Amino acid sequence: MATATATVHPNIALVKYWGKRNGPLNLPAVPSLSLTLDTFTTRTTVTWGSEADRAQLDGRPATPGESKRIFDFLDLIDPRRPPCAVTTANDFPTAAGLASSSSGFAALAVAGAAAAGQDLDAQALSVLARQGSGSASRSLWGGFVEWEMGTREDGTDSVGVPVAPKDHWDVAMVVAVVSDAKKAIGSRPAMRLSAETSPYYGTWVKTAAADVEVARAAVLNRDLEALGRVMEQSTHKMHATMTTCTPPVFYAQPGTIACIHAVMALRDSGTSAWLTMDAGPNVKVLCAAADADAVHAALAPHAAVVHRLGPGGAPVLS
Ligand code: 2P0
Repeated sequence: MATATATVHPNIALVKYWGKRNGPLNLPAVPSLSLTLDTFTTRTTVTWGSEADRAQLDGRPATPGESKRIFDFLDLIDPRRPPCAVTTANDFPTAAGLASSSSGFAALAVAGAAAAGQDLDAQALSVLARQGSGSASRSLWGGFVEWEMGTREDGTDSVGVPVAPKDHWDVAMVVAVVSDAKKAIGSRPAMRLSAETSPYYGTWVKTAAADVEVARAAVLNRDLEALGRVMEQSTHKMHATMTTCTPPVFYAQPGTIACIHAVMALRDSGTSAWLTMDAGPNVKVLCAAADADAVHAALAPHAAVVHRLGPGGAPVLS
């Protein structure tokens, strides 16, 4: 019996992953590029060898659906594994568009492989984590990370690649939590609906690689305006494929719209602040660290909570 604990930060996509070319292997239809956050963590302990498969999430027993996802994932590490015990907890709201599945499956990959006695490098862990949740492939590194979509059918080249470390650029990500209620539709069915019913999905897929190219160059050049522009366009294009689904998928709440206008007003008054949104109502704003207090103040009237975050580091195993 061996036990390992991983502490992993979530990442926020600056250029979004939305849509799959292969469902079971979680192979994306588009490449994406993210920023790993500091402060927020998922902490996961895996014990390899237990009397039965048993999982605790945020201090409560996992539901049957959650257990299936967790233990099917551990089967990928070793199909002949013993029963295992898993304890996992997030110190931030789960299922509210704050990327909990990115840190969740990356933490399960890191802790699970270590508990199983497998010495996998970050790229192998990324390929593994991706099969749990696509965005998890990007949480194996700190700072800015690209997820290359790859071309192989077995997915071995659909993997995260570090672009720049966390201390490359002194930026902040200010997160306005408009609502921490569980979302009405998960990102997985929403992605599928976009691919199947949105007339804009084809354009979304066609234009994504160019967006990643622009974003990567902007990160390397520390060009906030270039990165912000392509980041906002990626968000708005992704949400356009959702709102044009049949039936429509609409995550924005009144507070979301108020935050969007607050960010545009900040820009009109000369602050370089740029927004992104995931499959939920919360608004995340990228800015220079020096402007984070001003951005925080502009968002606070419209949000339940505002978090000021920065670039975070790689997973830590203990
Ligand atoms: C992203 N999202 O790039 C995008 C943007 C949400 C919006 O990745 O089906 O939980 O497990 O691969 O990673 C959220 O979806 O989806 C997500 P699966 P995941 O961060």
